Amino acid sequence: MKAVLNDRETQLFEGLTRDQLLASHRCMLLSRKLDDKEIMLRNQSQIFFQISGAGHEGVLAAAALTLRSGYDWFFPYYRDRALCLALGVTPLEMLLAAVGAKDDPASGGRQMPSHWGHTAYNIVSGSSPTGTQVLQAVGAAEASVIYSRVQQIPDRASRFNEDELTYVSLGEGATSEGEFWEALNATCVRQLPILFLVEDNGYAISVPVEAQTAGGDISRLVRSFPGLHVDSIDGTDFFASLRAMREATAYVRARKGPAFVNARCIRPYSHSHSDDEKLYKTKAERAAEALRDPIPRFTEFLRANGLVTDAELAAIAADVEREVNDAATLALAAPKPSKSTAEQWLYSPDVDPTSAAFETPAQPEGKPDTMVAAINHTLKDEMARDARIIVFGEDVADVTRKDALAVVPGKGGVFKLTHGLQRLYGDDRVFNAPIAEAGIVGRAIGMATRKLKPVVEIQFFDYIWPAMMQIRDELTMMRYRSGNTWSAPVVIRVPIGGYLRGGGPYHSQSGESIFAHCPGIRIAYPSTAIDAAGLLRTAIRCDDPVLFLEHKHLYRQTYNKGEYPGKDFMIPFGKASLRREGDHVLVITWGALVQRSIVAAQQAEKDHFSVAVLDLRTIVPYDWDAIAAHVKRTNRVVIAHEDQVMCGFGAELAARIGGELFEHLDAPVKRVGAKNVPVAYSPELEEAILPQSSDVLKAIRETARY
Ligand SMILES: Cc1ncc(C[n+]2csc(CCOP(=O)(O)OP(=O)(O)O)c2C)c(N)n1
Repeated sequence: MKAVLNDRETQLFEGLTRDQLLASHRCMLLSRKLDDKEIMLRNQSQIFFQISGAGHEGVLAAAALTLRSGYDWFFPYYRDRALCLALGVTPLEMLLAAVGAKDDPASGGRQMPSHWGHTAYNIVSGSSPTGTQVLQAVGAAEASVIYSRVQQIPDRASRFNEDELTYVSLGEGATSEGEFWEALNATCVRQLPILFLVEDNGYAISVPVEAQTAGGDISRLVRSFPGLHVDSIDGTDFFASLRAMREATAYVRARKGPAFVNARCIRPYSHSHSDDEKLYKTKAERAAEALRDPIPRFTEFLRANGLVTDAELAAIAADVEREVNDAATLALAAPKPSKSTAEQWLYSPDVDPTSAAFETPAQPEGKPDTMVAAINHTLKDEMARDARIIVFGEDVADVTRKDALAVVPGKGGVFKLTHGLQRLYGDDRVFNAPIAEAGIVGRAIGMATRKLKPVVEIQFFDYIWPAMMQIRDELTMMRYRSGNTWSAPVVIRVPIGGYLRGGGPYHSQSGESIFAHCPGIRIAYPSTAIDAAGLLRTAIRCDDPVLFLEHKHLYRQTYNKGEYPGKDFMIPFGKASLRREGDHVLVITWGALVQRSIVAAQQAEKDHFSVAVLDLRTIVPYDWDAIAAHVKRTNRVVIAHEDQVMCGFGAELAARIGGELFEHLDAPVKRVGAKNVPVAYSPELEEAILPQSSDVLKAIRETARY
C-alpha cells in the first residue's frame, strides 16, 4: 500500500494522505471505544456519569484537520470527544475525568466527564449549562482582536496568532437559548473570528428538532446575519464535513468574518446513560439513523477505495482496544482527590486580596469629591497602568460613532462613571455592548480566560438577572471547576439600590445576599468615595471575580465625599471600617445604611446610648474578626441593611453571631431592612418600604433597653 496517493486520488480524497485518512479513522474509533468503555464502567458503578460523542465522530475528526491545537481557541461541548482526542487530550486523561481522579487535567475531579478543558491545547473549561460557552467564545475571539490592536499590551505578541480562530460547538437544542442569539448578534456586530459548529443530532434529549427550532433547521434561520458564512452539511459524511470545515475556517482565518456550520449527526447511544431513546424514537427511526453511522460509513469508504485491508482494520481496532484498556487500568488505579482539598481553588492561591499587600497608604490629592469622581479617576489610573483592562457595557463609551467624539462631550455611562475613558484609551478598550447582560458577563469571562482584565458594567442591578447563569454557573466556578487551570477574574461594576424617590421596583433593587450565596465571587459594597477608590483598585488588581456594588444614591452625596487617595491606594477585602465609636450597641451595616445608621446613632446619644457603627465595606469576605471583637465589647447588636430582612445578608450574620458569640450577647440580635415587597414608585411607599434612620434608631433603643 502506498503512503501518498496519486493525483487523481488526491483530488478524490480531498488532498489527504492515506496515513491521514487512517489516523482520522482511528480517532473516530478511539472516541467510540472510549464511550463504550465508559458505559461499561458506568454499568459497573466504577464511574458515575456518562455522556457519549457517538454519532458525532465524522464531523469532529474532519474539523480537527482544519483546526490547530494550542493555536486556535476551543469551547467544545460535551459531545466533542473525537475532536478533543485529535487536539491532544489522551484517553487516560479522559478516563481520569470519568473516575473523578485527582490528576484529571480538566477539573481535578470537580466536573463530570466530557466537560473538556486543557490549557496545553487552549481548550477552555466547559460546563453543563447548554449554550453558556458560546458567549465565552465570543469574548475569546474579541481577545484575538484586542491583542492584535492594542499595542500597549507588553506581551501581546505571545498571546495571539494573526490568523487564529475561536471554535465553539453546541447542540441544535442549545441554539434555542437566548445566549446563543446574544452571541451570534455580538459576533456579527463586531465581525469576530469565530467558527460556530452546531452538531445537530436531531434531538435535545427527547425533543426533536422541529419542536426546538422554527422550521427545523437552524442554518436557515441564521442566514440573514451580516457577514456570516453559513453552511449546512451531513455531519456523518467525513468528506462533506471536511470540505465545509475547510471553507469555513479559511473564511474566518482570512478575517472575512465569522462562520457557522450546521452538521447533521446521529445520536445512537441515547442522550446519556440515564436516558433511553426507545421511549420516544421508533424502531424504524433508529434503524434509519444506524445506516448513517459515520464510523461504518468511513470504514466502508476506506475499504471500497482499497485504502485499507480487513487485516489492517482489525489491527487498528485491536490497537485501539488495547489503548483504551490500558488507559482504563491506569485511571481506575489513579488517586482520588483527598477530602481535605474539597474547598481548594475557590479563589486564586497566589493573589490574596485580603492580605497586607493590598493595604497601601492614601496619598490624597485635590479637593474632596464624589464617589462618581473617585471611581472614574480610579478607572482612568488603572487603565493607564494596565493596558489589558477592557471596559464595556451598555452606554459606557463616550460615543460609538467616532466622528462625533471631536464635537460632543460624550456619554460615558448613564451615571457618568466611565466618562472620558474612551477618549483616553480608545475604542478597542472602551466600547458599548448590545443590551444583553448575559452577553456582557459571558464575553468578559471569555476575555479573562485569555488574560485580559475586563471591568464591565451592568447598567442597573435590577437588570443583572439575564447574566445570572453566567455569574452563578460560569464566572464563580471557572477556577474551582477547572482545578485551578482556568480562571475568570472579571470585575462587574453594578449601580445598586434605592432611596431615589421615584426609582420604582426596577431601579431600586438590592440583593447582595443572592450573590453572596454563590461561592467563588468577591463582593465589595463601598459607602464612601475613598473606599470606592481603594476597593475598586483591589478588585481590579486581585485575581478573583468581583461584584463591585455602587450605590446610586451614594454616588453624589456630600457626606461621603473624599479627596482622591492616589493611584496606588488599595483597601484589602474583608476589613471593616469603624465609622463611629460606641460602647452600648453595635450597628453592623454597609452601603446606604451606613449614613442612616450614623444619624440614628447620633440621635441615640440623646438617650445616653453610645452606639458604634461598623461598615463592612465588603460582603464576601466579611470581617468576622471585627464583628466578633465589637460584639464582645458591646454585647448588643443591630444589623442594618437596605435589602429585605427576609433572607437578607443580615440573616447570615445574625445566625453566625448567635451561633458563635451567644455567651457574649445581652440581647437578641436585631435586624433592620426593607419590607418584603418590591420598592414601590410613590415616594411615600418607598419611604415605608426601605429602612430609614428612624427604623435603625428604634432597633437601637429596643436592643439597648432589652
Ligand atoms: C441551561 C440548561 N438547560 C437544561 C439542561 C439539561 N440538558 C442537558 S443536555 C440537554 C439537551 C441538549 O440538547 P442539544 O443542545 O441538542 O445537544 P445534544 O445533547 O442533543 O447533543 C438538556 C435539556 C442544561 N444542561 N442546561
